[in-house]
Amino acid sequence: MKIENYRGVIERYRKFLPVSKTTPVVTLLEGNTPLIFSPKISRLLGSKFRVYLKYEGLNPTSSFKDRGMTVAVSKAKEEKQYAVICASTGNTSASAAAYAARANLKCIVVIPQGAIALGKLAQALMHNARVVAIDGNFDDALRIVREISLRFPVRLVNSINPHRIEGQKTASFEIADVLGDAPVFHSLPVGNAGNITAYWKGYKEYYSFKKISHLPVMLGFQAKGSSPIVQGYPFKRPKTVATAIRIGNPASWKKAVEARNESGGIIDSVTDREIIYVYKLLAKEEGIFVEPASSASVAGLLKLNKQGYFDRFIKRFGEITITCTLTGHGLKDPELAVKKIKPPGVVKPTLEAVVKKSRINREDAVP
Ligand code: AN7
Repeated sequence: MKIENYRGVIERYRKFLPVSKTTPVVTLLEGNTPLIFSPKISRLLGSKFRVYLKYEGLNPTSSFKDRGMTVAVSKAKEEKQYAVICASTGNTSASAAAYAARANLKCIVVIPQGAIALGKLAQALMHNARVVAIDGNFDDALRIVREISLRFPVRLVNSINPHRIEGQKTASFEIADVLGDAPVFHSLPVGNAGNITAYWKGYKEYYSFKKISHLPVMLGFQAKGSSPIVQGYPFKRPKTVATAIRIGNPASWKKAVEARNESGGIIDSVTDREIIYVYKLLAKEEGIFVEPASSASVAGLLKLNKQGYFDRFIKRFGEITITCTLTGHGLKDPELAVKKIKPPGVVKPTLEAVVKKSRINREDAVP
């Protein structure tokens, strides 16, 4: 059997993207990520739910950012830029650095000092970005890189760059292509709010092309300590264990509110406790390791369900399909994982000691 030659999101969805025949396609074969049915989360919500997880941690740099970066960096290359720049809570910088390396562009990343996960820092360094840590938060970093990009010939590749949004919308195309229609709900974490903007744009475009019969209801979740959209004002000192979404003044705030309002959805918050609960649950019950920001999408569903939010939809539809974006891989933040789950400790190098420590049942031993 000949396996179809997959060429990344630009080739797959070329006619929906701002590229021409002469655009140099910079790709690491991002996208085409699995949409995994989750029996455990479905059951946890109730008998009428079908929950699918869009595992974006399986992209080339292990987050959804690669979908936007392939387009943004290809366009930067087409427009003869020599460098790209971004502010980042980690994943954008990892992705920008990798795609810039691929494209032979210089890459500058500005990060909040001490506030990005170790794996993401390692990626930016390994891909040879010029990493500048500031004694400030993500919002400070974004303000600075925006200004630099206006004054110097370097292309900004944060999601304010519309090419990022264009690339990221391909995730909703993939979901619709796999399910054969849109889900009833789509849930995702919200930080700088680019991704919820992108998904909503993607669903609307597919709807206008009659590829789906209806639009989904969009559900976005911020971390409670960093929930400006929910509260209605910027947070000066955003806090949360989910460093990826520790953002106090999202760039796409208005667009996120539009997505919520147009779709009849909700943007709510979840606590760090709820985030960590689902972070562990997905890993131990479903075999899916995500970073804490990603688990906000599922944590939000559990919260809304407890409040009876879905009841009227079940009455109307019977069964409801929900897709959840798991935005980044758990290996991005190994330090957090080993902090949350204590390793069992060291024993003597004997069979006895290992059997005892691993709690193997002694009665099961073959005589
Ligand atoms: C794993 O990397 O903002 O709402 O600078 O890394 O589109 O910002 C990351 C965001 C969710 C939120 N999940 O997406 C950055 C950055 C993960 C993330 C989000 C991010 P947006």
